[in-house]
Amino acid sequence: MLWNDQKPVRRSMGMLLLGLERFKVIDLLLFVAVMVAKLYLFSEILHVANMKMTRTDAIIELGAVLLFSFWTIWLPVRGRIISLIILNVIATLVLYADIIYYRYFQDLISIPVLLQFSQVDSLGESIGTLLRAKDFILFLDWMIIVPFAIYLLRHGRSELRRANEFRRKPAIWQKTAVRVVLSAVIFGIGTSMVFTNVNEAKRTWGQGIFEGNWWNLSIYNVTGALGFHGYDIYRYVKQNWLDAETVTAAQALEAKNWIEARGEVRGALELDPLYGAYAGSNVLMVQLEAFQNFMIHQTIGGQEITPHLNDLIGQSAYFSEFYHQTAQGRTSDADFTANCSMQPVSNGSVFIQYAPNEFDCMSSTLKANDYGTSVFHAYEGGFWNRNTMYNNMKYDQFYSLKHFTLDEKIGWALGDKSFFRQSLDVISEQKQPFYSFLITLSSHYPFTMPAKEKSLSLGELNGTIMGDYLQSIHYVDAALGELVDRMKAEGLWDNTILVMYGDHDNSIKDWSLLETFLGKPLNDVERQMMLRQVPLLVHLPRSEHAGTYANVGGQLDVTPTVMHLLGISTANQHLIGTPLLTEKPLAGKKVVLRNGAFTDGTVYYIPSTDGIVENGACWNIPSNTVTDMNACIGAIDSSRTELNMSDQIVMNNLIEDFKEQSATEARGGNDTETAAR
Ligand code: GP9
Ligand code: MN
Repeated sequence: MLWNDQKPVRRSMGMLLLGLERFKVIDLLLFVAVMVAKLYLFSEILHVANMKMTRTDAIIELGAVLLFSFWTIWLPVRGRIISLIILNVIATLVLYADIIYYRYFQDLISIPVLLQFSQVDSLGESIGTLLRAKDFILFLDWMIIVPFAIYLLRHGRSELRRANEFRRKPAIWQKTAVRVVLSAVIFGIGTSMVFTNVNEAKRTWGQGIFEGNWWNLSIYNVTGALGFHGYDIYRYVKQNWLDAETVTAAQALEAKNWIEARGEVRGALELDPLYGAYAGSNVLMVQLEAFQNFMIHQTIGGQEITPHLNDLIGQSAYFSEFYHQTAQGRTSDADFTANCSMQPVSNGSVFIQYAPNEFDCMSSTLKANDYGTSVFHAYEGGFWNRNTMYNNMKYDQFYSLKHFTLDEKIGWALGDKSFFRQSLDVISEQKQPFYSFLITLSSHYPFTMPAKEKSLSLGELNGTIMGDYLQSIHYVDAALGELVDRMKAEGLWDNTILVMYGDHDNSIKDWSLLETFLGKPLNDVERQMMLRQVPLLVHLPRSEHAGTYANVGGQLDVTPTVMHLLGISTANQHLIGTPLLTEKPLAGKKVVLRNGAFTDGTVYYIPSTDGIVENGACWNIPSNTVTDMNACIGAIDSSRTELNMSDQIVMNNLIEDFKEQSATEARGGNDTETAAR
């Protein structure tokens, strides 16, 4: 008999394949078991703080593995097994890449990161320090399955043919019916395992995670590793293909003209005496977490809440009518608006969604002007997609949590006192001139401070969230006092422009607490202004130009203000803001907020949520009353234009196009000149 000629191993392989052909799910079940085990090992190796695989997580992972592989049921046995092995290899490599990436960036790999290869590339030098022997466990099964796949590829077909010879073949319709039903059942089980649990998380403890999108790890915490990568592909396709806004040539031209007109406004101010008055100075900028303007000069029970800042205000330009312009991207929006002078997007965060796009941010401009550029924030580097965005913003170095010693634990991570101390250790050694950007964290909601740092006596606010806020702001103020002392000790005080501003409001939704604190009720416009105003301080060398400036401004004006003082022209850059510190304030200046509100210092327009202009309210600030809509109507229109133009530019990466056009035009000009000669 034919079978007798075969080696026993071949014969049993043929039988095995036949068996698997008949009981399709066995190889799939084996694959599923191995993959779930790997996903469990992955979560153990990754070891993210406060994230352990729960029963629900395991069910989600199991469901995701079923969805990842159910379609292989459609294939004949050899193709199916080879496909399952390929799926295993792909998933294992992705998990391993995630582990390596996480060890360096505290984040998972996403498509935008892969596309921005220079970021992954920065792993290059340190790759040796990121490998661990224990990771080998993820590849153990490869020792069996890879040779098996090779064997199947080589001999599988002939083995099967031989084994099949004595078998009655099922009819095509029978085969198809089994495959359809089986794959549909597996698909159904997988879908329900993943989506019922993810939807439950979205409804309860994970609310807003997919809208906020602030950290890939928080998405992974809900969806599991396979689910995260599936979601990441969906997110990328949706944003770049399904929801991609297309911009016509006419729209692009309109946006170009509009942003160029903003440049002309700044260009005209280059005749101002302050333009370039501080050329070559270092720039140290501090973004203060949840630091609202009403804290300045405020007291409770006779105690000053911000004594150090109040003192510093006497030696600095303090902008008392300064607004944050953030939206859902919160801290990341403040960072973006202040450094890149464009409006944030209304949904999500530019840091997350448009990180690879082209912008004219302060860091890249100063780097091009021979400044050393660095950014400091003592939290996980992947949060708000900072690793990717800072790479694009051309910072030389991002000092994230892993670069700091956690010697003062407050709130989310490191206390601001230690954060400033350790950052200054680095900054004082930096080559000059430098641009160093520091982002504080201690005053983050819910403002939990250790008892020894709660030094205010709060009376009836004791134990309330507002009381906790005051304590944390008081602590940050003391930390800022230490920062100033240290700058003086390091000889940085008179050759550095020190800029400080609050990032956004404090998220306390209870107005009665604020009204108790202020001792008076607030009307609509007072509430809006209080919610939106953050302090801006610019301390100049030799404490020049100190005073309180009541001209309105917003975060979009920060970069133009600094560039103006340094004498670096932004006339040809793509920025919306204008310098705030000039000999005379810019006439007709208004600040546009992302929700469509605006103020010019005299009127404050509060838009209605239905978007209908007339349903909003136009307030007259000096008289503190609602006034005729005509006082706002023209500026409502131009505010909407500003938001639209900014969206067109940011969402369609138009700055890149504008720069290419200018470069082509410049080349065209040179060619013509050469031809003429
Ligand atoms: C964390 C910090 C907080 O890194 O930036 O961000 P927030 O919650 O304020 O947007
Ligand atoms: Mn913040």
